[in-house]
Amino acid sequence: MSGEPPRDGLSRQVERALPDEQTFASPLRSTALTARLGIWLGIAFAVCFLTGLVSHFLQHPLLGSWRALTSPVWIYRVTQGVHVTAGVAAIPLLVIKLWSVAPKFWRRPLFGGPVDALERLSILVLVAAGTFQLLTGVLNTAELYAWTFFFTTVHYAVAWVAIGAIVLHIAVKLPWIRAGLGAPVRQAPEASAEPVRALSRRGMLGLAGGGAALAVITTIGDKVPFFSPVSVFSQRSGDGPQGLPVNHSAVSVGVVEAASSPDWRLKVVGSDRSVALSLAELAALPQRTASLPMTCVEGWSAGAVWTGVPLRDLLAVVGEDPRDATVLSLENGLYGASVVAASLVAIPDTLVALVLNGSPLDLDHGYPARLIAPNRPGVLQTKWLRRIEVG
Ligand SMILES: Nc1nc2c(c(=O)[nH]1)N[C@H]1C(S)=C(S)[C@@H](COP(=O)(O)O)O[C@H]1N2
Ligand SMILES: [Mo]
Repeated sequence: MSGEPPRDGLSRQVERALPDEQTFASPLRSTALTARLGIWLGIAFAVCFLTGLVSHFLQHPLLGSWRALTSPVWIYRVTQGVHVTAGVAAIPLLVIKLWSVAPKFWRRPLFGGPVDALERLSILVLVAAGTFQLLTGVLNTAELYAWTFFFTTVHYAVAWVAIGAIVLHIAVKLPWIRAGLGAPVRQAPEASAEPVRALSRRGMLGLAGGGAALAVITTIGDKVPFFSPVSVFSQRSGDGPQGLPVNHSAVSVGVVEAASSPDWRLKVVGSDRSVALSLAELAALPQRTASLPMTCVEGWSAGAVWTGVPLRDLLAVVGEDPRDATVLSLENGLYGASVVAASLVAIPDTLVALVLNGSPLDLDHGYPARLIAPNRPGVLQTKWLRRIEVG
């Protein structure tokens, strides 16, 4: 029959041994469908993996400064938006692809020999890792941390497992993939003699594509405002004080008092000298305005216009040329400090911002002063600064 996998000795033998398969058989299943879904899913996972690496290495630089990413300023906004969007699109694809091969999962005997057992084990790893990535990813975008491990570390580690399992899977299944892609998705002639079904094989593929498209347009509004009217599952509306969403409010991290105190100072510590600047003193320094998006690792992003003092100018006040600098917040939580690489310190658009979209920073956006720089994951755009030190 066209659209069936190549019949090697093993699969023929296994099929004969598996009357159960009939129980779950659907004429909508075919290697042609599975192979096409596999291609789409493979692309989605590859995109997730590559864009995920960008995000990972921006947060954990391998070779110190990553010079390439100072401009254009929207790179991370795009890569992280694409990362989350591709993951969302992959969910319906994965569900339907698993459905398309489901009879193979519960066939008897479970293992048709050592090679078959290995192959099936590798598929178990693939399905587990892939599902884990999509599930933890999407829960993360919704800020539902239904686990105790540290999300980024585990999501990154399992990404390697998933991508390795995918590569192995493609290698093992290459003959099936070839055969499947060579065959048309529409019904085999003998199948069309059967009673009319609600859905055709092509319809199944359409359902998968449509499901992916629907998942994307109902969630992408927090990255592409054009879609926000239909993005009913979008995690961020784009609303928030000063037209920018808030991640972690001043109340939630307990900095309201310290941040609104007239005694607030920004301490800048160089190797030989240090200064403590009041908000008025910071505002009296030459100001610079830059248009820099805020991009949360969760995927939402928004454009914003910031005004403040270039970080390099503040280092110059204590006699330092641009070099790695650590910025520290009034709060000591997970996001209470971050390192700004020398290459980023060197560009004038890396700011200690005092003003957002034309008015003084809202308390929730980091008043009195926050860091903002191009292509930094949101978690590194430290709010409520209290101290900057070199090194
Ligand atoms: N000190 C501090 N800075 C922080 C955070 C935080 O919890 N504490 N959250 C970060 C995260 S995860 C994001 S996405 C951005 C969001 O900035 P916004 O709330 O001004 O939009 O702030 C970052 N800066
Ligand atoms: Mo974030």
